[in-house]
Amino acid sequence: MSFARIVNRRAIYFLGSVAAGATGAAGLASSDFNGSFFNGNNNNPKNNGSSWWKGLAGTSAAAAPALRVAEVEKGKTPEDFQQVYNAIAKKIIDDDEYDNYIGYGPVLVRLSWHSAGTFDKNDNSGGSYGGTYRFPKETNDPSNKGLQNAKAFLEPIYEQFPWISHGDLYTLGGVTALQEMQGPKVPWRPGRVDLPESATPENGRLPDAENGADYVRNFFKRFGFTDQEVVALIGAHALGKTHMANSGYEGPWGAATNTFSNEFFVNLLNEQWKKEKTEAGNSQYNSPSGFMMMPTDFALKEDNTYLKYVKKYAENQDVFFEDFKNAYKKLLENGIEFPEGTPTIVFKTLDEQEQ
Ligand code: FMI
Repeated sequence: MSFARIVNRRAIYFLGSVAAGATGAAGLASSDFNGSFFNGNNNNPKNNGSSWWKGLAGTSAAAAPALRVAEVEKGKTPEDFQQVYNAIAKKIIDDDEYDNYIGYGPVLVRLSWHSAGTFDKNDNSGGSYGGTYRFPKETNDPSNKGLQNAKAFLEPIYEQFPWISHGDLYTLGGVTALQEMQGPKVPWRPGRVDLPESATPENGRLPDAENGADYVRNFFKRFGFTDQEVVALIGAHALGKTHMANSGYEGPWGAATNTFSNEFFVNLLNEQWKKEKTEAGNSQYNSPSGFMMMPTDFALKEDNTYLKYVKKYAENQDVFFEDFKNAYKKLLENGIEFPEGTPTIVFKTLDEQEQ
């Protein structure tokens, strides 16, 4: 870790600003001072979110916890990550028969979200940084049922690119899938570092879909997400489907299950919904077109503030794409400080590379 970063963190504290902001390292001090004042090895298992700098200048325990510092895989350039992107994208095409020809795109997006969805801004624990989804405790969290398929999909990719951290792989998998399914370009930054098993968060940090708007709003506060960001993120349910064996729900939210679009919002507003019980005893809204909504999805229509954004996104897909891109990037980067010099990569799709 460079001295510059330490200065920056202190500056953040002294300014009393939000240390959880991803721009925490922005140039308050020259980044070319490469002193090794503090543990410079980000692979050190002690880098588990402990708030080492709370002790500085006698700061109080109320200070925001330290961010985890990204360290780009040694010697790797954006082109190396584009190669990983390409391998994932090609495998999505090759293995297209998965889930009755929906393909692996949606489940890869879901894995990226669940790998990041354990984040808690109160202590900066969980999140995508440490790649702890790879450990059995997290893989076997009942909320993660079905994601083993995405994990297995990524295993040969990891064998091909063993230098990549798991946190980078899971998040890059989601970005690749989203872009290849005609979603927005999501600027992505590398440098998550594998943390040891001890950093694996307890089960139960992911939300439960049998709930209403108050629960959703309260749950996503743990990430610092606004109402608008929450609605945008849940719009990803245009992709894929629910599976009885995984979640006790069954069916897709729309017709185009492997194309990213604003269909979720359009259907939420326009379909005729009927509340029914699934065979697992869950409540689910079904429509004559064969689409479904979970209670948390339906809640977006029942809450006036959420509804405002649902309407906005149903009317204008471009606005949805822009807001989704920003919220999804924030989700994947929660709790991470990207030092100056970390590249922001906008990947080319396979189609663009063919032209
Ligand atoms: Fe969703 N999801 N999701 N989801 N998700 C899925 C499938 C699914 C919940 C619950 C839930 C987000 C938020 C939330 C995404 C993307 C995203 C399923 C069905 C359930 C129960 C799983 C199955 O296989 O049965 C909530 C309510 C609780 C966790 C919730 O807040 C967010 C933020 C995203 C991405 C940004 C996708 C793509 C799928 C389809 C997966 C597939 O296998 O087709």
